[in-house]
Amino acid sequence: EVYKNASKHIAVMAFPFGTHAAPLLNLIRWLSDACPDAVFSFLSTQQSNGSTFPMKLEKVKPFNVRDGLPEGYVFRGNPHEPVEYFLQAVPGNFTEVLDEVVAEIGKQVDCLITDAFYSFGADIADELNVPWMAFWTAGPRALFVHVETDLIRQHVGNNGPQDKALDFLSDFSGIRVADLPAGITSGDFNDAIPALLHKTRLALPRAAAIAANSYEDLDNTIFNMLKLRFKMYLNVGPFNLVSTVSSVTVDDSHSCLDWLSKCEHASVVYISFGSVITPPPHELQALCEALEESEFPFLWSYRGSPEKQLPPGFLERTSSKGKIVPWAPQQKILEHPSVGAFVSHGGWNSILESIVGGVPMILRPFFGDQGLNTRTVETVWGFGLGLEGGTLTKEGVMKALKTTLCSEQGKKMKEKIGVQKELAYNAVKPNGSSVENFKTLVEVLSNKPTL
Ligand code: U2F
Repeated sequence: EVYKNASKHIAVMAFPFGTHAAPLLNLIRWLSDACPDAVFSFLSTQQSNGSTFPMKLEKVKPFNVRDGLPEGYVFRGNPHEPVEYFLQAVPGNFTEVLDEVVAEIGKQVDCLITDAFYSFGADIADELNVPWMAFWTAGPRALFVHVETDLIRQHVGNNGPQDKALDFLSDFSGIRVADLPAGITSGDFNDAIPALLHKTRLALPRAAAIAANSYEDLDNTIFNMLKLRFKMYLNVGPFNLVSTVSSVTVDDSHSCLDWLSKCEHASVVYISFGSVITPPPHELQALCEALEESEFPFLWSYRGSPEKQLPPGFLERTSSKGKIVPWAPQQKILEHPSVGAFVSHGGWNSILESIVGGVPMILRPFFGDQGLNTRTVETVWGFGLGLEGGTLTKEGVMKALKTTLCSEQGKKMKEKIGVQKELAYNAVKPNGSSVENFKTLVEVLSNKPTL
């Protein structure tokens, strides 16, 4: 009945891997609050919808699309494989359900919102004669290097020197070729994700608006350059500070917050490598040795089976200092005063959450935007560290932990991230930049295109 009274139907197409669908749904929940007359259909795979929807939402209805996996497919540990199968199924798996979606909602689509990975969003929106809004889930700087791929290639060539600084771009002098995502100057350009991002780059200028989960004061130079390149580029984050979004009840079934409250102020190392990656065995070993020897208390969100994968005896020997859980309420943990450092892979959501918590980071990047994020945190923003050689070694981790938790440099990093935390909060206050940008976004979505 809710659907029948709605005057607008906004269809949403999510990318069902990594942490893409969750922030998109956060944006949609915020929009749904701001547009009481709109209903939303949210298209993703069954698995993604199952884990993304926190509860039944009144005006956002999930629809499942095919995941493209062959019959009887068994996951053997390569996280990129299901992504490749899925990308062979797009856009057909989305378009084939559109009629059913429209029938169930009872209204034609008035606007299309997709993950910015979906360049086909531009074509579908054109066909439906509705505006297309693209949502970029990673950081603005990552978007910028994709947009500027041609220029970067002109300057450094293909497979150019890895240590060359990108100083021909404003505010990039601390970033090197090696920090770029695969597919810009190196790697196989025909791989699924580089090929996808190439199409994205060509399609995004057609979007009525591009929204990102960031705020104007973080990477302001980049933000200003992006604004010039698109019809409308809007930073509307961080979503986790928006009340509609943060009001979801926190699942702390492993009592992490209780455990933290027994620890000293800014003493705990929180560890998580996001939703896709587990570091290779020798790096896990090195990290364990560093934790054990440096004796800092630690809380580790570990995807896998720690008994089997971590060094023998490690769990017993560290049981008074450490806690390992399969999943943690990360945002709340990073906001807890006991946490002093965050060992992370440098995923964009984790970076934003660390800023909101005011916790300096130690970063071990693995793929995509993570190398660029790491170098930006270290050399542009100065509130975190990369690791020598770029991987987890015992000495490297011990050194980074000591620097972060007990040195003047660590204090400075904490101060710097504290300043960003305040700027992030300001962005989502009434009249803050993200709130104003969000209002603009609502206006764009409310108008039919004048094509
Ligand atoms: C992909 O990101 P990931 O999912 O690997 O990593 P993040 O962007 O850092 O997001 C992880 C999220 O999972 C949450 C955490 C983040 O919101 O709070 N989480 C949690 O709640 N509890 C846990 O125990 C562990 C994690 C990709 F790999 C990145 O490179 C991209 O930057 C990112 C966005 O496009 O997507």
